[in-house]
Amino acid sequence: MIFCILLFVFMGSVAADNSSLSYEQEPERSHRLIINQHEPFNAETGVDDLSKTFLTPSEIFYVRNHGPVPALQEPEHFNSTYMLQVNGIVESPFNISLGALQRFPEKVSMNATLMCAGNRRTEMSKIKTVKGVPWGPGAIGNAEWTGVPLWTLLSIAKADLDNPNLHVEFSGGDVFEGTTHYAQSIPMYKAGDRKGDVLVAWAMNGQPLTLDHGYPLRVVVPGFIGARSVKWLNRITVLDHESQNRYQQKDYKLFLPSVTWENVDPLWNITPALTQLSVQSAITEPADNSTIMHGSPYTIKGYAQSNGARITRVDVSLNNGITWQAADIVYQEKKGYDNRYWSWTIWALPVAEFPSPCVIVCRAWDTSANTQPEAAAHIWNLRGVMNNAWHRVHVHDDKHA
Ligand SMILES: Nc1nc2c(c(=O)[nH]1)N[C@H]1C(S)=C(S)[C@@H](COP(=O)(O)O)O[C@H]1N2
Ligand SMILES: [Mo]
Repeated sequence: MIFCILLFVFMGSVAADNSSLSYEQEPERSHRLIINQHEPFNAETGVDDLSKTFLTPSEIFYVRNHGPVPALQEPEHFNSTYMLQVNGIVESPFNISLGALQRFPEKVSMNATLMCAGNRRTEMSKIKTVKGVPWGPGAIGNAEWTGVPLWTLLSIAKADLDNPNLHVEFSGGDVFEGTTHYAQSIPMYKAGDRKGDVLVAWAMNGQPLTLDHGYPLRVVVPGFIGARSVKWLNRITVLDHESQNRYQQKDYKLFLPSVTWENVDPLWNITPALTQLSVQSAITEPADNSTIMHGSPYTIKGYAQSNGARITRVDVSLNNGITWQAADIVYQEKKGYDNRYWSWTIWALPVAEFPSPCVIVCRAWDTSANTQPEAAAHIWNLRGVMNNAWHRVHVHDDKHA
């Protein structure tokens, strides 16, 4: 395995030893995770767990893997043998060990929400089947991340942080489907921005990253779709074009509802890659199809999130969108500047007499008055990405209470 890591470092190669990658070696996982796919492993947080804490415990944080988790063993001197490369269009490319990175004085911790672009995909599939891991509303979580700001590494490599034509590519150590590895890029406007807060992180909620969340090193790109936050990071490359990895070019793009697998091919090239998140919110309590006794008191809870913009209001309807009331903002946190609300907003609405049976709906707004579309049908797309339609939950009356 050490040999395999050295191969990455010295040859910049993606031709890893596939025999070291197998599903059998995958890590222990919490039984509370809802498994959406076994191989590769994809699992989400249950709604009952989602809004309980502002920071999502790592063991129940959603896991989104495109392939097997790399079987990184922990050799004795892992901290000095695990290497991160920083190269590409830079004056001073360098390699740095995990240990050396962790001793950087620039080390910071920051809270940020990650959300998969496929969050709430199953609601789209109810309209017409979409292709992808069937996510409910739990492909989202908020954690404290510790690492070194990406822009400091790019500065040390003497990259041109102000060149708007550059992209920064992150390569992951997971190799699958024969020869493909996972890589993503983000534009320099985000990567090189001190206040963009892109982090090269080794810890989550105060502990080393777990294998599922990218041990030993990952990127956290706050405000962007989760796909860009590359796990098992081993290389950062400055390019004058986007990453050509298939997960950058042939995935995570948004098409019209009329686009099908028959006519999508010519569109991949001309359609821009998704970058920042849109406005999202969902009800976490009660769960869909719950039973609440008519007339009883109940507090509705949920989350809301934008691309860094502040969530200004969350509206809740108890009658399927006819009338609305504003929920209480229970917890909200900004990171110094108004455009850096990287963590989700937790909200609640106490209801004195619950009007079940009913359909409850939520929708959030940010400071630009960006909000959510009424129905998933209008934004349906063949990959089922970016579903941020009003979130609806059906509540039944408990006739036997
Ligand atoms: N190397 C690598 N990085 C990756 C992925 C992957 O499959 N391989 N999945 C991405 C996607 S689509 C998402 S949403 C996030 C999920 O991070 P998590 O599993 O820690 O929640 O990781 C991203 N980083
Ligand atoms: Mo994702």
